[in-house]
Order: sequence, then C-alpha cells, then structure tokens
Amino acid sequence: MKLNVVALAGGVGGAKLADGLARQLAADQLTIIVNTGDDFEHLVLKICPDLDTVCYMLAGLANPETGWGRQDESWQALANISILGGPDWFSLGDKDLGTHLERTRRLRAGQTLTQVTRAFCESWSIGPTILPMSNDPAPTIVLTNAGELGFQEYFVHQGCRPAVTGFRFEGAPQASAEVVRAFQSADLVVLCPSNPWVSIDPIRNVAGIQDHLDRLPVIAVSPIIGGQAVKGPAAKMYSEMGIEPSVEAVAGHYSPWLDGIVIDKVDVGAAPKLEESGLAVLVTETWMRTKAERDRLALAVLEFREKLNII
Ligand code: FO1
Repeated sequence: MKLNVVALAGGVGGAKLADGLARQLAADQLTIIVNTGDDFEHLVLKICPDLDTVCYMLAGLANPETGWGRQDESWQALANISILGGPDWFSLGDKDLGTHLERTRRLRAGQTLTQVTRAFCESWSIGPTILPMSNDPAPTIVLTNAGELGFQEYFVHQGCRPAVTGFRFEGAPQASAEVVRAFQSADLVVLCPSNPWVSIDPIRNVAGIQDHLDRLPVIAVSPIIGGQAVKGPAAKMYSEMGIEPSVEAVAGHYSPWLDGIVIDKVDVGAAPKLEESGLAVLVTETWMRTKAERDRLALAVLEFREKLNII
C-alpha cells in the first residue's frame, strides 16, 4: 500500500525532519504543511520565515550554521539599510531578499501564497509538496510581561527575553483546498520536532485541521530533549507558563488525540508512564546534527507507525 504522510512543521527542527522524510518517501507520498504564524511584513516585503526555512532545507540551499536563511549568503543590502538608518534587526541576506521581493511581487499580482510556494518549489526542484497552513494571514501574538508582541518582534528583535504568559492567534485562517486534499488522502500525520506553542498550535488553529488530527494516526517527535529545547524558546516558554519542560509536557500538549511519541534516549525514564497513558512510545536518538541523522530518525518514525495501537 502507498503510504501518504502529512508532516506539520515550523522552523529549523521541523525542516530537518521534513528533509529526512523527503528522502525516505516518494515525492507524491509527502506533504509538508508549514506554520505561517511567524510571517510578517518587513521593509514592505512579505516574509515567511518557516516556509523559506523548509524550502531552503529541502532544496539544499539552507545556511548550515543557522538553519534559516541561505548558504553562501552576502549582506550588502542589509549593511546599506543599516547605514541609511533603516530597520536592520532582522537579518535578510541578499539572496534571501530576492525570495521576499519575488514573493511579494507575485502576491500583489494576485497569486495566493500556496501558488507562489508551489512555483518556488518547482524552480528549486523540490519533490514533496510544501504548503502554507493557510492562504489567510494568521499572525501569532506572544503575550508577555512586556505586553503583546508580534512573533518576530518577540523572537528576533527582543531575543525571546520577555516572559511569556500566553499566545493569541489572530485572524480566522481557512484551510486551502490543497491542505484539505492532503489530509483527506493522508494515512499518517507526523508532528515534526517544532515548538508546540508557536509552530504546531497555529497550524491546529486553522479551520478544520484539528478534526483531521482527531481522526488520523498522529506521531509527534518531541522537540524537548532532557528538559531542554534543541533550538529556540520552547523550554523557556513552558517554564514561564508554569509547566516543567519535558517529554511528558509535550505529550500532554497533544493529548488526547496523539497516538505515538518519539523521545530521545536521555528521556527513556519517561517511557513507562507515557505508555501507561495509552501512547505508543519510540525511544531513539532524536538529535539531527547531520543529514544521516535526519534520514535515520525519519526512517525510525515511519517504521514506528507499524507499532501504533490503532493500526
Ligand atoms: N532568526 C534570528 O534569530 N535572527 C534573524 O535575524 C533572523 C532572520 C531571518 C531571516 C529570514 C528567515 O527566513 C528567517 C530568519 N530568522 C532569524 C529565523 C526566524 O525568525 C525563526 O526561525 C522562525 O520564525 C521561528 O521558527
């Protein structure tokens, strides 16, 4: 039987697993639905950081040090913006700026974000389908002790320093026909190791998506390893909201609709309790430092599907 997989992804961690999955599955077996809650307008351009991170990663164009942005990047435009007194806190490289310029031009000409993303993926020879979670704007607002902040204002401009008290997802995003079709033909949903609060929850907030998660087999790969986030502020967010960052917290976040969870070997002690709660648990190496580690984890996730209780 042909297995159809939908992967939900945010930024760098999600992109790495999606990249591994892309090498384990045929192109028509994988759809990656990407968070657009981090999108914003900057320098009059539409910036879609998570979409670009996933696309650059799968195209082999990503900056290997940061995980976001382009490899072999130059920064002439940003340096000039800085000299001219413009907003230089968000690091847009010259090649990356080309993406934002062309995307903004196409959107203004009336294309949807889904159409623009499809065209870019074709140009970059990306096999699997990459879809924005919605064509509608749905900005994530971070509620903090410094007030309500747009996501990139919190994440980049303020360096995640304000203490988080909650989140608000603005707009009323609808699922595109492409997103609906992907879920309708899916046999498995993989929640990539992305931030549950600000990468996966915004996708769940798109009309109708939670219903698909309720009915389909879902496996999450924990973004928390040994109480720490591999990258980004997930652990800090959990602590600030009074929840101990742990694989149990991730499982709880996705309860009761989660079917299986993949946790790192350092968290093996949590496995019995997770299993008692009815989850299938895979304990394995979940760090993805190399391409080989992405491939190994992706394969392990797909094989783990056989062990889900509901199959
Ligand atoms: N992250 C940073 O920490 N600092 C930056 O200046 C920055 C610029 C940037 C430019 C383009 C892009 O696609 C991503 C960029 N990111 C930057 C990453 C981005 O803010 C985050 O990875 C996501 O929004 C969270 O998933």
